[in-house]
Amino acid sequence: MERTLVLLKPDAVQRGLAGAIIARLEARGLKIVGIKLMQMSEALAHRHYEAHVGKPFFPGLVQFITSGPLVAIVLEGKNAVAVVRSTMGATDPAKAGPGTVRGDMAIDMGRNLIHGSDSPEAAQREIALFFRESEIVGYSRDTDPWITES
Ligand code: D4T
Repeated sequence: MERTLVLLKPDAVQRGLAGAIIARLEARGLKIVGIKLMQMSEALAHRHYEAHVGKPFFPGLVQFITSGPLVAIVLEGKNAVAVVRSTMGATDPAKAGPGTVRGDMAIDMGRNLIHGSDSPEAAQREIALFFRESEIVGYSRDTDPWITES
């Protein structure tokens, strides 16, 4: 089953929205297999956002993402990467559709509440940045067959 990394960014924690966002992801049928509160170091921020190093918004992005605690989550489920991305909505909350996390709860690109890996390859790389193997717990739920046919 596919896994993906989600970060509930410092704005989500400061605004008290972490629980509401997790509830949406769980309600979708995704399974939490790893979760922790942590504060990103500058070094980790550079590694996580290496694709954006040198872009004009990069310094502000690093300042924001390291500014306070965030919640890092590994989610598992069928098509977990794409399902999380569609639940998040567009990167710019002003363009995110209603019913998405960003479309319902955010207004500004630099305060867009949530990160989700954008491909299975990125998910593998990002999960390894944030979690040790021993911090991820695989398990089955009695409800799994009620969520996924096969
Ligand atoms: P993340 O990576 O945070 O999940 O967001 P996305 O996957 O949806 O978007 P991204 O990687 O293109 O951007 C990373 C992060 O940078 C902020 N950002 C982005 C910004 O402040 N200004 C910008 O112009 C862009 C493109 C928002 C998300």
